[in-house]
Amino acid sequence: SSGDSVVTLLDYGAGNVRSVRNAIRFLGFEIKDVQTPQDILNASRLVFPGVGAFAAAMEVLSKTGMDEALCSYIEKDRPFLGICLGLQLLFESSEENGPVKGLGLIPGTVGRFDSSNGFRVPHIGWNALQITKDSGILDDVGNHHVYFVHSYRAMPVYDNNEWISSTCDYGDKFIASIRRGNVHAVQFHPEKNVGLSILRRFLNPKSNMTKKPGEGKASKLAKRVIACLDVRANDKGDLVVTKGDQYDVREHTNENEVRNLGKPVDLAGQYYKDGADEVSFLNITGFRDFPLGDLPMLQVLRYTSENVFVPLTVGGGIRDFTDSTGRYYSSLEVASEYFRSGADKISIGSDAVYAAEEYLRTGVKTGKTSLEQISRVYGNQAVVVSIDPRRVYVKDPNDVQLKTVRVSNPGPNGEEYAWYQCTVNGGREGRPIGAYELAKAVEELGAGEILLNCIDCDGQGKGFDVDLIKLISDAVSIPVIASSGAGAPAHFSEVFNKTNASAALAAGIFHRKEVPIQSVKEHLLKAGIEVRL
Ligand code: 1PR
Repeated sequence: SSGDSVVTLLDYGAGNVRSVRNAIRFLGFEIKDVQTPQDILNASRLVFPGVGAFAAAMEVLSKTGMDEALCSYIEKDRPFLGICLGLQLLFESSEENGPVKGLGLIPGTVGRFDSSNGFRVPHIGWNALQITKDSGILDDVGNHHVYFVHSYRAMPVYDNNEWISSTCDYGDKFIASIRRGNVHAVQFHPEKNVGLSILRRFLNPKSNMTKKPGEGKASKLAKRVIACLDVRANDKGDLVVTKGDQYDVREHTNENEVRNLGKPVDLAGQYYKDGADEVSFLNITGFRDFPLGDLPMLQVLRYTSENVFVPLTVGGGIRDFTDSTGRYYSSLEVASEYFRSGADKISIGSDAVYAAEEYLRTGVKTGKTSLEQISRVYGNQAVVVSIDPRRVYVKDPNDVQLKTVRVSNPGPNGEEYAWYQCTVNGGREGRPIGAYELAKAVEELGAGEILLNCIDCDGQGKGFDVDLIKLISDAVSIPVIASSGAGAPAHFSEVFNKTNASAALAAGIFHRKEVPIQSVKEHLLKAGIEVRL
């Protein structure tokens, strides 16, 4: 193979770099993995997608001698592209579980976003860049949104000013990218969507601009529109996208078959083309079938992630499991397999309910729950908790110990209050914990985001449960995804205007082609809500 088409990739095995690999291959390049420090020194171009926690990454780099190789490669001004933590590690130190020393090539420190001023942490989603100097690789991005997902960021100071090629505003102005000579690093993800043009230019500096700079209008973090695919095997054993009414996915005919709305890989590809900001797969029978036994689902992820360059979330069945042969799998192994197959984030439903119940009962964080283990290894930005609550009306808020809200529409017997009961196993079993209590507990246990469904609204097309979404998005400082009930573009502007949701998710209207994603985006734009176009 010609040296020109080879990219050296530094993957120290701490997490998911499959999406970076997919993007590099999609652009027509081959990947050579770094095995030894010498491979770094021999690289003609090196991509370093940092993942996981800062301290853990530094530990691996120094144990293997890669730290010195990296420093000398960069000091020689060899072509380098650091991504996310691969940017942060170039600085002097990080506050993440620290202070911890970094590679020290760039003056300055990495600190945590401050969530006290109303900005949710992690910073997840599509945000705008302020390009401060010619970087050689950012030209195509212009004013478009690029994808960020992180809780820590490097700050501009006088001494690192000469390095900075762009900044981003999120509560404060942080460093979005650096460039000096052939050395580049970006805090955002160039393997996602418009970011691919950055990767293309780094890999092939002579490539022509694909988009005129400055044609977009991005100015701040965009509200996300997410397409969700509920996936399960039908009675013939084929994996299909299905969609329920209040979680009931069977047709009400004599055959009682599972509703079939299409093929998962095809639909995900379609939604990517239509402008979805993210795609979620929920393996809705994961609670009873072992997901690692479900090879088709892992295949779906692999195929989808090869061509879909927006974040992919996968949920269903993440928990400890012992198979029929007595072999034990930890929830971390299950999640790792999802990440390896192409997921950017995983989502936990039932198991998070049990974890929260236990935490509220004992007040002790054991560190052993799936939620805690997975977020410790992959970072909390990679862990979503999916809540499946059902409305329970009450006459008087004092009737229950749980948090109630005054509902906009009274219940069947004129009840003016409700609490939202969490369920497990796809809504089949109610638990003695409310969505409010759960949300606060899982935030403390390490969830990075909440996917907030509502069984009452699911599939009804009458709009999101604004009472519930307001309650939860005001209670936590992590991003909340509003879900269940979208029936028209106006429902999206309503949920963003009336609540602090960061994203809105829909399934049925997209599957049935009632409302294209683009119409939702255009409607939001007209309503003055920032979206990625
Ligand atoms: O408990 O960790 O195994 O995870 C199971 C996952 O599967 C959970 O995230 C749970 O929400 C999901 N799930 C289980 N059963 C169902 C079901 O429908 N029978 N689907 C299910 C969840 C809700 C959303 C849906 C929105 C939007 N469905 O996924 O996409 O309500 O729908 P709409 O826009 O058509 O109203 P675990």
